[in-house]
Amino acid sequence: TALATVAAVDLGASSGRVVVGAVGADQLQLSEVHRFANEPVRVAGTLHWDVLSLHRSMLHGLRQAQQTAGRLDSAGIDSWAVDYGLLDASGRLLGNPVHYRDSRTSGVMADVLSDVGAERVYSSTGIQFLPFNTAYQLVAERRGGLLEQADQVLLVPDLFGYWLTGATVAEVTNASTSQLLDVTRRAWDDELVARLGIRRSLLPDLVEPGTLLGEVTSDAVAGTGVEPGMPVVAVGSHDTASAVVGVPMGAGAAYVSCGTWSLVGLELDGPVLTGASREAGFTNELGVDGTVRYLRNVMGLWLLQESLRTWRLDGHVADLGALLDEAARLPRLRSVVDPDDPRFLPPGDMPARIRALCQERGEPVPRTPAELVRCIVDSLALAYRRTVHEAAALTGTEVRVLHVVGGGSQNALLCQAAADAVGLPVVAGPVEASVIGNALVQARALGAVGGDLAALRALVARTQPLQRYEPAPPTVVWADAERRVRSS
Ligand code: ADP
Ligand code: LRH
Repeated sequence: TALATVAAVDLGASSGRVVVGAVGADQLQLSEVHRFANEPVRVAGTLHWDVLSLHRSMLHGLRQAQQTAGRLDSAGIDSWAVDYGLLDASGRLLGNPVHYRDSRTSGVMADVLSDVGAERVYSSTGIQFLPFNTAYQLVAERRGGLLEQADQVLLVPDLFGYWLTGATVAEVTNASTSQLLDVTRRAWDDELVARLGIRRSLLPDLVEPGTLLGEVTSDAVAGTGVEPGMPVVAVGSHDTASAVVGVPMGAGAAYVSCGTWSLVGLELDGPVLTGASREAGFTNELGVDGTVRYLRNVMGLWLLQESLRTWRLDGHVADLGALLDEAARLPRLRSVVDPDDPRFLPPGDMPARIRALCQERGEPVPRTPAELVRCIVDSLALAYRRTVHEAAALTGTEVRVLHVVGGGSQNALLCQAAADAVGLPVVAGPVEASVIGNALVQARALGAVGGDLAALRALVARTQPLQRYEPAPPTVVWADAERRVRSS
């Protein structure tokens, strides 16, 4: 039987990796060949992604992958959403891509919505109103002057794909996060694009996951040791879209794609574009195979990551494992906050911001790092509880199990808290769900595996280690804590 050997490039907001996947009808084997930090750079007052460094790391990883595997049948790239590079008419990158946590979009969304109307935007795009959506970044960009010189806007994974193959496309799962797509037609919303003053010709043609983008050109890899000629396949290029492919779920499941963000929701056949859905802040991102990812962005382990970074900058030894062990010994739900408070979005002193919010809300102020970690874990679990319950109610779904995938699925304290808070069993893993979804979509495009998402997920369930957490018997404490967080 056929076996595909593919390279999956997965660029998360905190780290990137290149993994070789060997995929066949009854086989899914992964071997990580390169992992690298993804550290933003603030320069002249703007927070940027270091895309050239990421590109170099990707090339290094592809070389390692080719050496490890001998030969690769294809490569595919996924990354975080919404951000983009601008190309001029000769294909040169204009400026350095800006990070979605940069403050340039401040106030833009409110201006746009007072002009165009939230209903108009949501009924077509179905996307949660987040200030950093590509739509608002492009409006902010208009003020900077670069947009006039630009010929194409390429979202991050499409930009790397372009650098490898020369193809300029917009892969649809990631393009949906721009909030410029008509989610029902899976096509750009030309009228909305025009109303935002964005030139339609800036936006490339859309492709669905599984499309062959092209082959790695000799020019792209000159002097890097990477062999040219390798096919590059468009995968679910939004990391969350690839992660959802990699969730070993069946009917009645909700999921948390748990990395820097926690993306909490369900997979649907079609969008839910009601006013209630809009007000509850649910998104309808496009998924692989015509699906919709109905979910809400919860601020996620960013709170923990940025706290650790703050403590380390202050010269403290902050070891995640040790802190989680210590936090596990503290009483739960002593202090809880809404993790989605907009003040948490930018980089900076996270412990100070969490303490300030606790103070304002009359919650006991967490003092030690372990107390803060406990507060973050409990607050995330509470946000999952509310989101799963709302998603079920808004879609009329009966949810019976919660899957947790991504780096955060290794956090046993969080997984158990999530099971207890939601009141459902949690199935944790795989850790590298995005890599797996990326590799599976490539392998299917190459003909090494067949079938629908259910078949791909069955392969994940058969081959990957998963950990189950049973919920503690229901108690009122989570409902009480939810009321504490939500009372105004
Ligand atoms: P992203 O794709 O957004 O970069 P990942 O899926 O790689 O994120 O997840 C990163 C997060 O996973 C970290 O913020 C950290 O909290 C968590 N994590 C990573 N390793 C462990 C571990 N061994 N135990 C608990 N949590 C972990
Ligand atoms: C997770 C993610 C998420 C987006 C955010 C910008 O990495 O792609 O789905 O909302 O980054």
